[in-house]
Amino acid sequence: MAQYLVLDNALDFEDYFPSMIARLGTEGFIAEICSGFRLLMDCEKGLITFESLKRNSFLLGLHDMGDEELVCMLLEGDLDGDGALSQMEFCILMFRMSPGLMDGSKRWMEDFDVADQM
Ligand SMILES: [Ca+2]
Repeated sequence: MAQYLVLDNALDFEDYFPSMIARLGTEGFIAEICSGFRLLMDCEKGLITFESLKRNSFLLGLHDMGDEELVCMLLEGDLDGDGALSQMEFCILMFRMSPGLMDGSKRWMEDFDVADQM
């Protein structure tokens, strides 16, 4: 649980995710998350690795994140233990990082085909 606290402090996503959904709608919001994934991923591997995250994080305005926070984000989101984030893992992480979205996230994940990949 300590990891969640570190992450919440490092990234104040919960403040603007709900307003993004209000503005973009659920589909638009998920499209934003997916384009965020593409910005951060290693193009050759199709995964977010520590190196790709470090290299590309400034594109998402995360340039203030230290190595420790980047590692924490990877550990937090890496569900299958391969040390990198797939698009599905990244989407799930984004939802988990916004406590206000947790209630709706299951329904949204079902609407979106990311659920089919689980
Ligand atoms: Ca993984």
